[in-house]
Formats: sequence, C-alpha cells, structure tokens
Amino acid sequence: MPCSNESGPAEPVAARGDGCVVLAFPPLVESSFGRYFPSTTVLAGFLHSRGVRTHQWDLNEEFALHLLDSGHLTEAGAGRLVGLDGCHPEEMSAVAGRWLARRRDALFDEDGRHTFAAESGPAFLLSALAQPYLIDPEAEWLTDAALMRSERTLIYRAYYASLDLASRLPAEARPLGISVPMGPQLVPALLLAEAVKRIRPDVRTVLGGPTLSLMNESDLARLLEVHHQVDAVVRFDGEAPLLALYQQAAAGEWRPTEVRGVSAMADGETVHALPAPGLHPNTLPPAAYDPALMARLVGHEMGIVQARGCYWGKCDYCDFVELYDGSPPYRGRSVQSFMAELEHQVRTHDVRHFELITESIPPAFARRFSQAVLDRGMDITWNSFAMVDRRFDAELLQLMVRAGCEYLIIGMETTNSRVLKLVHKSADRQENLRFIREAHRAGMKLRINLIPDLPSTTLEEAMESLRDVAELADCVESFTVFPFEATRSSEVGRHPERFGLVVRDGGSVLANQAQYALNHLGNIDPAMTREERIGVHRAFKDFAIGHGSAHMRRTGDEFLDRLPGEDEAFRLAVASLDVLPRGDELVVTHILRRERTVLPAVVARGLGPWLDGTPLTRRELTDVYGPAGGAAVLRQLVGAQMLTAATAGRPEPALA
Ligand code: B12
Ligand code: SF4
Repeated sequence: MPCSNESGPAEPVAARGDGCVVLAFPPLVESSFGRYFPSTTVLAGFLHSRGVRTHQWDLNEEFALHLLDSGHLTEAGAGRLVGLDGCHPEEMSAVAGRWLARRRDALFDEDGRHTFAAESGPAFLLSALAQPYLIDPEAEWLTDAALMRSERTLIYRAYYASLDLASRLPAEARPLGISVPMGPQLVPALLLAEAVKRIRPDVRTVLGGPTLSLMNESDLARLLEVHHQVDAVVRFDGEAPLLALYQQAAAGEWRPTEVRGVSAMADGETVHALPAPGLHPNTLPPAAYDPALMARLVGHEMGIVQARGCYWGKCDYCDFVELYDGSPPYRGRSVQSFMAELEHQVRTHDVRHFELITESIPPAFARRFSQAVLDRGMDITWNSFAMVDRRFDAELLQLMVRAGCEYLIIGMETTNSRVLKLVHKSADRQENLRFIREAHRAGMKLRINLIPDLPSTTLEEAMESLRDVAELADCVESFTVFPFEATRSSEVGRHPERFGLVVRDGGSVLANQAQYALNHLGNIDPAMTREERIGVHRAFKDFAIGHGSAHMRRTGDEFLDRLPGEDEAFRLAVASLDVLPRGDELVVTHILRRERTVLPAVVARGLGPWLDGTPLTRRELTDVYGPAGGAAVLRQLVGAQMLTAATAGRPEPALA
C-alpha cells in the first residue's frame, strides 16, 4: 500500500524524501472510542509542512470494531473473555456482550458511522466490553519480556494478527511512530512494535506521548533494554525529534541518541538526550486530520491546540504541567493563529464542533477568541478546560456562550479553602462558589471535576465541600468524582511529606485514576481513615450519579413515568433492558439508566409471557398477581422505568 497524504500541505517547505512516517494510536483508551485523538494529527500536520508524507492508523477505534465482532460478543455475553478468566454473566462486560449481540446497530448511524462517543444511550456498553482487557502495567512488564506472550495479552496479539500488518504497512514506511498518551496503551504499543518488527525489521519503531514523558528515566532505560523492538523513545514535544528521526531512518543513518528529547540504546547503554525547546504553537501548521478516519465518526469534535502548558501552572498534584520539559512552562497561542487553524479546519473538513486543546483557557484569550468568532459570524460550538479565575465574570461568560461555548470543564476539586491553598490552586471557596453561580446566570454549562480527598482533607472538610456543591447542583450540568492520586511525576510525588502524605506501597487503595501504575506513588494520608475515605467517596459518587441520572430522567421521555390507565396497553421496554435469569429471580439491567434491579421470584414468575415485549394491561397484571400485588409490581416497573407505551414499536425480545 502506498503512503497516503490526503490532507497534506499545499506547498511543502522541504523536498519530499521517498519514505513516509506511519503514526499509530494503539488501544486501549476506551473513552476515546468514537473520537479522534489529536496527537497523530498534530504530528502529521507538522511533518506535512516539512514535506514528509504520513499515514495515520487509529488502532484504538479499530479495536472497538474488533470487540464488536459477533463471535466476540457472543462469547463475552456468556462471560468468556479472550485470554482472561471467565467473568460472571451479571458483570457489565457480559451484559454488554449480550445486549450488543442483539443490538450492535445501535452503535452506528444509518451510514454505518460510529456513535461510540455518544454521552447518553448504549455507547457506554462498548467501554464496559473493553474494560476487562485494560492492562495498566506494573514494573515487571518492563523487565519481563515473557509477559508479552502471556494470556493477558492474547486479545491484542489476536487483534494485530487480524490486521494483516504486512500488507497494511507501506513499503516506504520509515519510522513507525506509536503514540502513547495513556498508561493502558503501553503494553499494546510494545506488542504493536513487536508485531511490526517481526514482519518488517527494517522499520524503525519510535514511541512517544505523555506516558513516556512522565516515565522516570530508570523505567525508561529498563523498557529500552528489555524491549528491543523499540528503537527510540521521544519525550515531551514530538515534532522536531520525530522529523529528525525520520530523516535519519530515510537516509539509513540511524543515530537516535544525537536527537534532543530522544532516549535510545547506544553501545549497550541507554542514553537520554536532553529535550530542546519545543515549537511555539503560533508556528504550528494546522493539524492534519485524516478525512477517512473522520468520516467514520458521528458528531466529531475536532481538537485544536490553544496552548502547551498551563497559564497558572502551580497546582502541586498536576501532571499536565510536567509534559513540557525543555520548553517554557506556558506557550499560549495567539487568537490570530488559532483562528487561522480553525478557519482552515472548517474549510477543509466542514466541521462545526471543536474542543480546545488546553490545560485551561486563559480569560483574555477566551474574550478575544469569542469576539473573533462572533465578528466572523462563525456557526460553531466548542468546549474547553478552564480554571476558576475571577476574570471569568458574567459578561465574559455570556460572550463565550454567544460564541458557541457549549460547556467548560472545571478542575475545581474541592471548595475547602485550606486544602486549595495547600496544593496551590488559584481559587478559594468563595471564588469557586461565585464562579458556579455566575456561570449559571450567564447560561454557561459547567462540568465540574471533584477530588474529595486532596492531601490532608479531613472527613468534616470533605463533607462540607459536598454540602457546598450539592447546594449549587442545579447550576451545574454534571460532576465527575476522582479519587486523589499522588503521581511520582508531580510536585506532590516529589515531596509527599510537604502535603502530609506518608509513602507506603499499596497504601492508596482507591486511587488509580491516572491508569498509570508505573507513575503511582503509594501513600497513606493520615487525615482520614481508610473507612472514612471510602465513605466520603461513596457519598460523592452517589451525589454525582444521582445528579447525572436526574438529568437523564429529565431528557428521556420514552419510558412510562406514570401508572397507566386500567385498559391502556403498555409493554416492557425490552430494547433497553438486559434480562438475566438467576435461579427464579430476574436480574434486569437498564441499559440507558445504567441501573440494575433484581425482580424477586414472585414477580419474575408472573412476567414470563411479556418478557418478549408482548403488550399487556393493568387488568392482566391484576389477573396474575391479584389487585394489591398487581399494583405493587406495576409501581416497581414504572419506578425503574422498565415500561413503555405498547404503541412504541415492537423491538426484538430481551431474552436471547
Ligand atoms: C483531551 C484529553 C483526553 C480526552 C481525549 C479525547 C479524544 N479526542 O480522544 C479524554 C476525555 C477521552 C481523556 C481521557 C483520559 N485521560 Co486524558 N487527556 C486529554 C488532554 C487534556 C489533551 C490531549 C491532547 O489532545 N493533546 C494534544 C496532543 C497533540 O498532545 P500529545 O498527545 O501530548 O502529543 C504531543 C507529545 O506528547 C508527542 N507525542 C505524542 N504521541 C507521540 C508519538 C510519537 C511517535 C512521537 C515521536 C511523539 C508523540 O508529540 C505531540 C506533539 O508535541 C491530555 C493533557 C495534554 N495536554 O496532553 C490528557 C491526558 C492525555 N489524559 C490523561 C489521563 C490520565 C486520562 C484518563 C486515564 C483519565 C481518567 N481516569 O479518566 C482518561 C483515559 C481513560 C481511558 N482508559 O479511556 C493523562 C495521561 C498521562 C498518563 N499517561 O498518566 C494526560 C496527559 C493528562 C495528565 N494527567 O497529565 N483525555
Ligand atoms: S489549573 Fe489545572 S492544568 Fe493548571 S496547574 Fe492547576 S490543575 Fe494543572
């Protein structure tokens, strides 16, 4: 297959060589299913501008299709997972297998495009299906190459074998660049490098992305010493190092350790070349989104780089600010340069939905950008990370909404001023609460991330914080709760004692939100007991879930939310349910509400004739259960939103 460059530059600034770079995004990032991760597009855009052809492979998205193969769904539905111990049929991955085996089409639109990233509906089942295959490698994965051939990796090895890499790899491929932002991509990345080397030893394999940037040098050395299928690792900004490695590979003069920002083996030893300053985003050419990869996705939100680094940059638990060694801590893009890329992407791909790639959008940028969008009459929507900053006042927030800002994601974490100060967050309690109220008044939707147990938080402080956000819950679209995790690469990880943490392996049982065990610092925070911490998390999670499902209930109108009249026909909403017999009981999982109800034997026995979606009436229920029993069963089914009007079309039955 020749190298493709559908979205290459009009005028390359350097002569084209005769090679090309293949950029792969390996599994497993299940929250990126249905999306297009920007790392390969930004690198491809840069390489195109230097006259280098590229080919992008989104192997994560293709992995989703692999999991959706009917054979795999059937097996998963029965609790049989590739290379893993069987799972209980009540587990979510089995529910997902059974439900998707019947209704796989619910994840595609009429043109076959993927709706995997949809926020409501059954898309979350795809994540549930994938999650058992997630490998968050511990240190032994770096040292013991035999683990690569263990049963645990079978799904990935089978997947790569199914891709026919030999014919997929262009003959001119020089380096294969593998992008590894998340920890659970590391093992699949190593397996991909191995699979490629097996068939094409001439192809140089290069790993890059945040997982490598955050990895400490001794782990990196172990990786390179044991996994010889990796020829080089690039840390931090990837543009210039990848170009240099391509040039070496194309010229047949492979000397990776001479390239700034590269780690590689030389004379049996690992060398870590210090990174050079990365490009300023103002000089970045537009990202090259591959039209073929975009065409598969519904409602694709395109990422555009707004900045590298955070304009605040002081939060001690933050890893975002650790990704740019060698460069100034903050490189903000001018509105002019950002708008130029935005307009380019609209012209080239006719996209309307954007996400700003930024750790937090600066208020001054937000103002000028919003004004520019309005001045040009652009019909777009966008979202961004932002931090609570008093300069986001009502007037600015309104301007942003008018310019198409759909929502802001806010890493608020807590409202406790003492703790916020300890970890050097910018805002205090008062500022956080003001921001929430003002955003609500301005019509700005907020998605707030909470960390209830930032270092030194006591039980009382955590619960006060929960009361604060609960009071303002109506002003917020959604809350996501993360357990605090100390990562080795952050300021907290470097100086845990300053934050009251006691380093201890296996200490932090709840915390693996970064999904990157190699970077995890085991610790104990004496401010709360283990039980208190678990209780706090349960309370926050219950609150966030309750808040989210209240939203879902407000939007979903297809379920009966009232008791039907005596002769009104209704039926079980079987298309939205997974019904699993357990002895004489039925375990019913509501796919849209993501809730599980166990119908006791006495209820389950009577429902038999209607489990396939056959319409029924109250009168018929009374005939089976008696007047009081019939009314109680009906209340339970309505309360769990398991019923729909009989006229709502007859789907296939819930029981296979
Ligand atoms: C947007 C985003 C997401 C989105 C992705 C949306 C999409 N379109 O797919 C979503 C919401 C899905 C997401 C999810 C998660 N994310 Co996230 N996410 C980000 C964020 C904010 C921006 C990513 C981005 O667009 N970057 C822009 C590209 C251009 O930058 P880049 O990938 O770093 O690439 C540059 C270099 O790294 C390098 N490079 C990258 N690849 C390669 C390859 C080669 C060969 C070379 C040479 C160089 C190279 O060159 C590039 C250009 O300079 C980053 C933070 C950040 N600033 O990167 C976190 C980040 C990637 N996420 C992170 C995490 C932890 C997660 C979650 C695990 C969190 C969670 N528990 O929910 C989940 C994943 C869960 C799962 N298993 O599915 C971490 C990963 C660090 C780590 N490995 O520990 C990051 C770095 C944030 C952090 N804490 O510092 N995320
Ligand atoms: S505001 Fe967010 S991105 Fe910036 S330093 Fe703090 S946690 Fe990190």
